[in-house]
Amino acid sequence: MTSNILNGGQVIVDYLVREKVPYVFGLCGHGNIGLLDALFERKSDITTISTHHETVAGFMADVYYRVAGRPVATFTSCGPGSANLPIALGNAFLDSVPFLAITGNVPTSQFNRGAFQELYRHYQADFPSTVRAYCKHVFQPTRGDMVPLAVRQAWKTMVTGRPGPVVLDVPFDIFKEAAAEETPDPREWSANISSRCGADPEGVTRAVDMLLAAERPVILVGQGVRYGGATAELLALAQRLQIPVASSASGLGAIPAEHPLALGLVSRGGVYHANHAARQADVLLALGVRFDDRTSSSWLPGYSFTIPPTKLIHVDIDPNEIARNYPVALGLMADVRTFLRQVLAELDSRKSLGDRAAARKKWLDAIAGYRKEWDALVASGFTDDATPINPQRAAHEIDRALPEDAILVSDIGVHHNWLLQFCKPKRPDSLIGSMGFGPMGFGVAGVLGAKLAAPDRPCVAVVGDGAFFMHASVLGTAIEYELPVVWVVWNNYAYASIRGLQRGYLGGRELATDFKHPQTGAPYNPDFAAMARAAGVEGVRVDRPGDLADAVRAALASGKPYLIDANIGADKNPGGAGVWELPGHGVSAPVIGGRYQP
Ligand SMILES: Cc1ncc(C[n+]2csc(CCOP(=O)(O)OP(=O)(O)O)c2C)c(N)n1
Ligand SMILES: [Mg+2]
Repeated sequence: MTSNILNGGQVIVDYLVREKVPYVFGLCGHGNIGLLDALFERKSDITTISTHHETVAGFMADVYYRVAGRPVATFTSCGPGSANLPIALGNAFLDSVPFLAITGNVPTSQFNRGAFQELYRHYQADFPSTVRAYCKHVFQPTRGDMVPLAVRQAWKTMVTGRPGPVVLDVPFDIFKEAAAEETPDPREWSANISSRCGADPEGVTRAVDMLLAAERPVILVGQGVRYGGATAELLALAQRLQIPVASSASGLGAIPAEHPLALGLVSRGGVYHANHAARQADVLLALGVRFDDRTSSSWLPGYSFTIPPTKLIHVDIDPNEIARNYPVALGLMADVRTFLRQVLAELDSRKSLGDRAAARKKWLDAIAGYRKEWDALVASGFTDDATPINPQRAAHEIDRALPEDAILVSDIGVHHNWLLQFCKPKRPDSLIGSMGFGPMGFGVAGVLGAKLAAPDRPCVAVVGDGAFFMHASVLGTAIEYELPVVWVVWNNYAYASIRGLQRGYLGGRELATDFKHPQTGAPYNPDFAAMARAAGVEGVRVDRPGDLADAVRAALASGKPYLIDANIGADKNPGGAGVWELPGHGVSAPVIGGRYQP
């Protein structure tokens, strides 16, 4: 007898297809064979990509969204398979990136019996406790007929408000249990919901009054601008009122780095003109930014910001981030793009705005002077010919080799700090990094998600030697799915960012932070290029700075997965105009300027 009833797995897969999800990334286990079976039936509608580590699948889903602007899903098994996922969930959660994590669990009939891979010692089938702190919400349908509601609510929760990952934890039998005759229709449950709330209109008027009265205004952008699709509006406002735009690390590229009003990075490791302008601002308009410790020089006044007396206008879709770290002159809960449109409309309605360029000249001239000082400070690093390669030169050579539409995904470590300082992102997704959770491997794996999201764009990952070794299984995935990505392994033979802390804060007492040959004490690493070749990936070694840009170009031109093992020095740390405090250990010193005192 045939039946119209779909089982739980089929409803989930059908819902993903209806949401036009092109891919699921994951790794099998006995806990998710029911889901795989449903995916098998829909092979022509949704592509399943099997990775060699669950965290890799999660990072791929994360970066897929950062590039495509649309979420995908992951699948992992019960027990250890899904326990490999929280790192990726935490990363997505803290950077406000949605993906749907479909995790398997043990059969409902075996709950609390201690079946194979059940987490049961505190509560039955307790994967939800594992991920409670790592995602927006966990759904755990325990009957087939609960699946339609769970899947549609999970999707809606993930994409509305401040986006974030959601877990759909499905017991083994529920994938196969009868669920529904019809799958929920996204047009009813998610597609027609807008979270683009505007700001309180009186607040908009006040914001415009404050911006017009300001003598030293600065706009600070975070990733809310990128994800809100607000780059055109940002540019319009900046140009109209001639306000310079500084960025948190996640906001870089919101306006092109070479735009005259672009200041670049505000951070402990940020450039002088950005930090020195932001900390002198009389009005700071912060758009979708969290003010974490790295952006804010550990909140020590006078380095990145001086709030107060700077009057802060803080706009964010999540009111929890407003007034978390700094007092606000005006806090507005709003979608950044809607807010900017409100501001532009309010400006249209004001009679005469006067000559903004003339009014702003003094402020912009002063900033141009700070920029000159910074440029002079860093100039020599661009031409250093030494081997191992000077890291500033390396960042510059990689950046200049990238075409306009390239996507560079960074991993976590000292290389990321160099890239943030010396790359010149042209688009909001030119330079992708993790700023909240910061897990090693994000870039190693994430670049595969970038390539799937943008097959026609060159995709390059710059990754630490430590992180690459941790997640080298990606080589196989790139071959199996023909993903022509380029990894530049920033090979400094160390967990160098952490060794830098031992050198900077602990008097050079180094332990467990470098890779050495046991007999000779010489720097040790596997031969990464040979490792790549063993997996079928092209691999080359670069020792001279002058060869790096050409190597990146050749790798991109090859149209194949490619690894460049770049021998890069670790004795220099990227200095910035801000500072970082490690409580109990002290505060770093800025490399230029000092503490600004109003
Ligand atoms: C999964 C994980 N483990 C540990 C850390 C702590 N950590 C941050 S950076 C870093 C060193 C990374 O070394 P490498 O990948 O070689 O990058 P480098 O700093 O040398 O550029 C470590 C261990 C982390 N962020 N993520
Ligand atoms: Mg390293």
